[in-house]
Amino acid sequence: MGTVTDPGVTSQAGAQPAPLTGGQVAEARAPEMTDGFHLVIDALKLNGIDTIFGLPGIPITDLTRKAQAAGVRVISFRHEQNAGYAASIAGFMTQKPGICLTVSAPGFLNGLTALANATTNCFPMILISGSSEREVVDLQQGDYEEMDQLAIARPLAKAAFRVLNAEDIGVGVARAIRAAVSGRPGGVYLDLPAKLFPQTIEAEAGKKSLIKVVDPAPRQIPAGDAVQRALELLKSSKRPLIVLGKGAAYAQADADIRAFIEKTGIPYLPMSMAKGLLPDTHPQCASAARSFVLPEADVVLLIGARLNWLLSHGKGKTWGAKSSKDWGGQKFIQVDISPTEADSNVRIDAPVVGDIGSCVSALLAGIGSHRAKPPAEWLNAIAERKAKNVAKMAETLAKNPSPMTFHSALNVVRDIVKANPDAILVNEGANALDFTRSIVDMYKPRKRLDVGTWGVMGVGMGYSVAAAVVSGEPVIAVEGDSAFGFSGMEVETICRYNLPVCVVIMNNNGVYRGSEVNPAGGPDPSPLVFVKDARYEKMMEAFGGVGAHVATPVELRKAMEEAIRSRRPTLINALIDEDAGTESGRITNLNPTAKKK
Ligand code: ADP
Ligand code: TPW
Ligand code: MG
Repeated sequence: MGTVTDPGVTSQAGAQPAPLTGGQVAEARAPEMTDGFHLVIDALKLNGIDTIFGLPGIPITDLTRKAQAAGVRVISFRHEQNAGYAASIAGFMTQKPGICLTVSAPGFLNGLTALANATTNCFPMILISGSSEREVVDLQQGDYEEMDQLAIARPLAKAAFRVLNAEDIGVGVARAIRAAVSGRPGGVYLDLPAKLFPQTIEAEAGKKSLIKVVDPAPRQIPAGDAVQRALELLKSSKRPLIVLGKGAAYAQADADIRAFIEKTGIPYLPMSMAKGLLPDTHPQCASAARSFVLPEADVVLLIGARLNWLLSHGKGKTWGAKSSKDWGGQKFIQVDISPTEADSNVRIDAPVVGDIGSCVSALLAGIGSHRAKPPAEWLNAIAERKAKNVAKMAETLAKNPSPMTFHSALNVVRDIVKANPDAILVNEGANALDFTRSIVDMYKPRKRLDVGTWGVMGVGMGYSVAAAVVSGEPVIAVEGDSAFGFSGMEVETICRYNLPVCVVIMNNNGVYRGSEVNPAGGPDPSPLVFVKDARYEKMMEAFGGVGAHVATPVELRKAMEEAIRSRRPTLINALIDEDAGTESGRITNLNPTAKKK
């Protein structure tokens, strides 16, 4: 058997043949070989994938080692779920599938939540898991970490594949990449059984078996009549509104989106991860008048935003209807890459199916240069609402109560983000999420990463690690104390890779509020509260990072400024009034409570 080497570095081209000794003749005849490990790495590298987020163990330990040796950045986590969230948000930020690598059964399952979350959020990601022996798994003979992973992943992934033979690795990786990024992006599962990795094939054949995917996310040009229909509807509108979703942020069509909004003069509302696509301070931004524009608008153009729960399903009181099931009377234009998204909740009068870049550029071309602005009456009404709400908010933010409230603390975060518009803001929690979203303005696209479509807790540190690794920019993670707990151990990862992450914990001693008590009066605390005055900052100090314990806005500002300046891993434990929050934050209405007292 020949030596196993990276087929990428075995080229003999240009070398001068020297006379061979007897032993060298035998060696020269044996073909160069490669194996499953190298083929997986070569296939990923060939497709421009330069980073893997994962956690080693049987059977992928050597894969992590060899990937690092081959120049791939391997970011090793303390729990697979966080590696998975990191991969998914890297996918969102870069339009390349984020790779999460896990061991079999339990490691796979730990990564699976993140894969399902990626699919739900339309983030491109590939979960690559090692798996146990097919023969043993399928006969349920009790293999080490036995599990039929492919079957389990399939309903939660956009696509799921297994590769059994080394010569199929190229195809498997190519299919996974295409499935993740083409059309509506999503999470893809790639099952690699342990036996695949040491399989050897001739290096030359291996090299030929790899596929460099051409045009992985082909543009989808919208139909001309669909664009025309949308523009006519928009033209007929007296009170138009544009809603930007995270699909619009993902699409990286920033300049055209801005041009379209500015040329039409239509007010717009960014969904949380679309904040900053245009600066939140833009005169056409209607965020501060959200509860006015949604019910009042007559035609709504959705760009990369679904009419799911986050938009009250496009109906009900939010949209000006009398009751929760009723239609508010709006006509909708929906720009989306998924042809089945339209009509999912209410009628879409003008679906425009295609990729957002192509759709917005077609819309832009269609309006030409002489587009009338929306009626002044509409714009003035919005401006009036905005001014009133902004003034009210400014008053609240200027207060300096003791203990600190979400508002007085977030007023500081707001200033720091304004002064550092390239920094990435990661955000999770309930009150810690909702207040941050409404108080902290974003200035650039794809700088706000949060709990997304599921409102999932636990994305914080995984997103922070990926954001820092992918962008090199400082990361500010505003975390509820409960939210932080889901991924808190990754502060070690942040320290290990020396990432410029500043975690700010909005510490109100619990879920929603720290003041809850056990209704039965027993010694156990309420299910909603934690150890009082927990010193989270010591977790960061334990691994060599900087910890700060702050009780006032002045202290918070100083600690945040220092974190941004030094780029050192920092955790700021910000003490927030236990009673400042509300149950479930802004979504109290979704929370069923017991009728019987
Ligand atoms: P938000 O939560 O911000 O409202 P959603 O996740 O509900 O956003 O919606 C995102 C939408 O964007 C999805 O329906 C998805 O199909 C769509 N989408 C994602 N990427 C693109 C793209 N490149 N072109 C067109 N539509 C896209
Ligand atoms: C995976 C339910 C929503 S918000 C939240 C939980 C547990 C924590 C709120 O407390 P926190 O914020 O973070 O301290 P604050 O400022 O209001 O005190 N498990 C998962 N996801 C969700 N969404 C939950 C539980 C939840
Ligand atoms: Mg809390």
